[in-house]
Amino acid sequence: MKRTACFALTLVIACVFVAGLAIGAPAKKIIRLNHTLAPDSHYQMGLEKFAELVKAKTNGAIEVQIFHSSQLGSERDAIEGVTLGTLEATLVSTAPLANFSKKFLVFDLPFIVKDRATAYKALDGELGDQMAASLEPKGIKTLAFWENGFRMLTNSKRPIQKPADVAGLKIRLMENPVHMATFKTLGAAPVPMPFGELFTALQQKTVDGQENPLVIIKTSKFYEVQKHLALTGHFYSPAALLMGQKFFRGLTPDQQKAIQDAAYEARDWERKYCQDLEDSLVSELKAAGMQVTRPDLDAFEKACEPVYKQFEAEIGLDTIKALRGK
Ligand code: EAX
Repeated sequence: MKRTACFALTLVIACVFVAGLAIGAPAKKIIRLNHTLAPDSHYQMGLEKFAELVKAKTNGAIEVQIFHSSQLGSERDAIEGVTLGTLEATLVSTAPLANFSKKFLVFDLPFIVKDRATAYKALDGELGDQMAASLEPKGIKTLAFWENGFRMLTNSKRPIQKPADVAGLKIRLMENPVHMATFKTLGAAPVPMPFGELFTALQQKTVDGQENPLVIIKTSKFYEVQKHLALTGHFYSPAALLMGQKFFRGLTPDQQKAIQDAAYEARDWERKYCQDLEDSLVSELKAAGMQVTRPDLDAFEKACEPVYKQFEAEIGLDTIKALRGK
């Protein structure tokens, strides 16, 4: 009898305690964050850092759940999800954002930035602020600009040395008007396609080639289905860490600050991670069987010049000059 009573009492106390916890403690907030790249990509590494920082800065009140490899959709799907509030956050290349705001187009021009320092300065300064502001009416909060990288051309047909070598190749591109125009100008047949379909398209030879930073060519294993790698660096691809405006506004001021600080800290970490990787990637891709060429970049830049004329009115000459430095 005594033991049963004691057990019942313990049970009651336990129940009261658990109920108290449930009422008293605010529910943990979850940020689901989608990206299209591989689980060992620079995006994933940077995002794991971001998740760690958010957890530490909010004492565990906010958890970032990362979904890699387009698990919750393509970049376009994810951006739309963030605008609708059906997805909390995403890390995307800025190229598909040009379909949501023309302010982004300037970064898509071929050979517009000569080096990373120029890109970082613009993205972390006035131009970046304008790009971010242009997404606000769409319900998107831009937390920071990270790095995707300088894009290099790969294909299964032939080594690329000069612009004429690109003519006739079917090249997969991101859904972006300036990128499409650039490859049309070079005489290629551009095919817009979500990243998630790319490996299979290369494998089945639906397309001859693609262009992406070295780190993606490595971590998405494109070297398995592409023989030729040309170190063109024709586009600089920034990445944007985006969050739903409504979700962000629903956080406490302290939580908002924690997230913003974590986004900047992880940005610096991710950019450095990309730079540190760079040196070893060419030799790793060679070792994996790729044939590497260093094309005549002056000739490429010259061949791409008509694209500037084509988009000058839409982008604005001053904006172009400010970023290009000429
Ligand atoms: O944002 O689609 C692409 O080629 C991008 O480089 C990729 O999704 C990373």
